[in-house]
Amino acid sequence: MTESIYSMCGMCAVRCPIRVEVESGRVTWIEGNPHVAGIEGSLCAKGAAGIALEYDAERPQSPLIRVGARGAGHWRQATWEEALSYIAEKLRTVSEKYGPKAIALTDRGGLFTDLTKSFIKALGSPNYFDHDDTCAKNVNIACQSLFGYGRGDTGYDFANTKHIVLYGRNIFEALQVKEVNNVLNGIEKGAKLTYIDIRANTTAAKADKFLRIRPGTDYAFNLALIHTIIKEKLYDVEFVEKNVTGLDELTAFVAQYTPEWAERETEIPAAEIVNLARQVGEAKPNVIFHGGWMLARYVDSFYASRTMYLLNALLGSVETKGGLIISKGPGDVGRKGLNSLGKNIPEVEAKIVDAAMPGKSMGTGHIVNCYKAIKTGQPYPIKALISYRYDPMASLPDPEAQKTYLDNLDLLVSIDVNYSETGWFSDVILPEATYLERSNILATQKGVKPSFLIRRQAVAPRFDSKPGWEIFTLLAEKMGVGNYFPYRSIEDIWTYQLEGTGLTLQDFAAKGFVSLTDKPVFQDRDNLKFKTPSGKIELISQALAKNNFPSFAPYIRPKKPDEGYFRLTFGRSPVHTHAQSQNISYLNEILSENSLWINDRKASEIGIENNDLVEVSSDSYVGMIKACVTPYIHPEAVYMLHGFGNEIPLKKRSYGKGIRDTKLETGLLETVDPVGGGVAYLECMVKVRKA
Ligand SMILES: Nc1nc2c(c(=O)[nH]1)N[C@H]1C(S)=C(S)[C@@H](COP(=O)(O)OP(=O)(O)OC[C@H]3O[C@@H](n4cnc5c(=O)[nH]c(N)nc54)[C@H](O)[C@@H]3O)O[C@H]1N2
Ligand SMILES: Nc1nc2c(c(=O)[nH]1)N[C@H]1C(S)=C(S)[C@@H](COP(=O)(O)OP(=O)(O)OC[C@H]3O[C@@H](n4cnc5c(=O)[nH]c(N)nc54)[C@H](O)[C@@H]3O)O[C@H]1N2
Ligand code: SF4
Ligand SMILES: [Mo]
Repeated sequence: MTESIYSMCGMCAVRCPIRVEVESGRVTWIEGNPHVAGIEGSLCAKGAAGIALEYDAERPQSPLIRVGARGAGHWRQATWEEALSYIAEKLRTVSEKYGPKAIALTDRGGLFTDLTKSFIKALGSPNYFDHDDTCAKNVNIACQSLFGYGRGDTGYDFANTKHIVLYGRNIFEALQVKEVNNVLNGIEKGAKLTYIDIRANTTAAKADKFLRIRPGTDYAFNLALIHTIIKEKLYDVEFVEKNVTGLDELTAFVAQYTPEWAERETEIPAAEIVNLARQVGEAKPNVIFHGGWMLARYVDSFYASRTMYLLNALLGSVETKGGLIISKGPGDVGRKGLNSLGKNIPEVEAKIVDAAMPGKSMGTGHIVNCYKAIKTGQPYPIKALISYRYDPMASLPDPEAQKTYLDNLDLLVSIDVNYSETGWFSDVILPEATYLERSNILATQKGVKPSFLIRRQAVAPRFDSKPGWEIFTLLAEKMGVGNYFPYRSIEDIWTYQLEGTGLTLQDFAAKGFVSLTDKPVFQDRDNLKFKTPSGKIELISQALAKNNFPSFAPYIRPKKPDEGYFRLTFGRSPVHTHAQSQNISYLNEILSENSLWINDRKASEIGIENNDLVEVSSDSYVGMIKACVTPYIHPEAVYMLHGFGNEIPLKKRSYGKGIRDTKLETGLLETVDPVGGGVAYLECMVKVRKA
């Protein structure tokens, strides 16, 4: 008999809704949840490869405790009782010596963090960090500085827009299934796509207009675009008058940034900038300037990201069909939200370790600052780190440098379904049951139609692994705070979360989610309210001023690489997820190693031909990789896919295949955007020569 289970994909952090078929206890089919608009059965290649993850044995099969030196790869198998007692004892010792705040937890941000945040709170520590410094922190803070809402509180109505402008947002390869479908729908209905990148990729191929830009100069492009939009009065005058503060200051600031000036910086013809300004001026307010991600990776990215959001504000494309939409939560549609697992846990009095660090960027909870405290013991020591569903050693720059920081820890624990780089260097690996083998706590999906979502176990764990909720519950018990996690089953948790919402588990059975409203909910456009101190969109941000950051910063020309050097850029393949999927058999078959894109003219200058083996080096690392010689990349940059170059021998298929971008990013671990705090990976210059 075939069983059908609604759940959520776990092959990347997008967590698309899925339907899983199970026959005699085996997963036989996975597809996108047919009931979800914008998904309707579709799934990406990685999602479809979930079966290959499930039936792979090259993943941790029981708790493992390190027996040799850190990173040497010598382990002994342990029972859960033994491993959890070992961890609890170390945590207690750290807590007694340095206080509970010396325990930190890192997590992959997203839908399920209520569990981990509640756990660390129960231990009495404020030190919770997620991955966002390495992803979209600058973008998030840029969005907040204008609207008061963070990046995650906004979405885009691609399906109903007239013009989409993307800056290095490789939307068709670095993908989210629903978003891809919505963009394609929009294009089918006539939306234009303008794509700006340093290289031509799949998104460039689908665009109406591709503009190749000099790396790191998008801010110059935007300043000139804004200059033109204001000068030719192409903005939404009524919307701006009503909802936006600071237009006069902006007008004065951009006066010097003409399209002709920007052409010299960006290498994009001035006429193209004027042309785009007029096109979006005509299409307004049904225009989308995507806040992007990759532009969060330069040392001065914050202001570039801010201008992308600012363009939406100028064109009135906020909280309107075909524009940028403020996401609604249960409260906005008159419903009660899920109960937080941490509701009854006392607030922690100690301040998070980066609350008052010198030279601090906006906000707190920056993983880089956690590392700094691990290294220096200032402002107070962090001595134990639990890394859950997050692999900083594969995703922050310079793993060799990271080891010298992490070696100051008395305890490093990795909770993962795979052998991760962080796991390999840790003291204990706890294998989590895969997303097909476990249920998670219920999640809230904000949007124009907010909903509650369920990830439900489809099959029994194949190995000696446990779901996250159980791991944290057992650990809480061992730490003497089990009273805050009185759950014996996931059903207990679900029941508690749903108390007072008027819903029961039964409500999730038919479709795997519960929509909290029938119709999309928009704010009244005549009375828009933003979460800024003034309630308006603040071009001159009070939050930035309070932290002594200017709202408009002068453009600074990015450094030109020295002779023989290139700026190292990187990105994603549609068939892989970061550094976690390279060993998955189906995906490994499609793409097993990365190559180095290099501009054809530059390549011929240094005697490199297509498919030649080349040596790529930074200060203290040299790697060998095949060259992909192409006219489609800017001559100042080289490009490689992120995540290859696995050095864990137990992952046999991917071991030693390709090279890892983070190893070349030497010396960049603490290099961040001073305002947003995002890691400035793209400030990496590498030398390339024929091997
Ligand atoms: N040089 C360079 N650095 C980068 C990037 C880049 O392109 N280049 N990209 C940056 C970006 S945008 C991001 S978001 C970060 C991502 O960095 P990470 O968040 O570290 O990457 P992920 O691959 O999403 O997942 C991390 C870990 O989660 C594990 N995992 C997967 N599923 C599960 C599960 O169900 N349970 C548990 N417990 N673990 C699971 C994986 O095996 C993996 O070890 O990296 C950043 N770093
Ligand atoms: N298949 C797949 N999809 C994913 C992920 C995955 O791992 N695999 N990860 C998800 C995550 S966590 C994220 S953050 C997103 C990332 O989504 P994106 O940021 O859209 O994707 P990337 O491939 O990281 O990089 C995008 C582009 O930035 C370009 N770029 C580099 N420098 C510049 C510049 O100065 N200006 C401009 N305009 N462009 C530049 C690069 O050439 C590259 O094509 O993808 C998400 N989707
Ligand atoms: S984008 Fe692909 S891998 Fe990521 S959750 Fe969706 S289906 Fe799964
Ligand atoms: Mo990301």
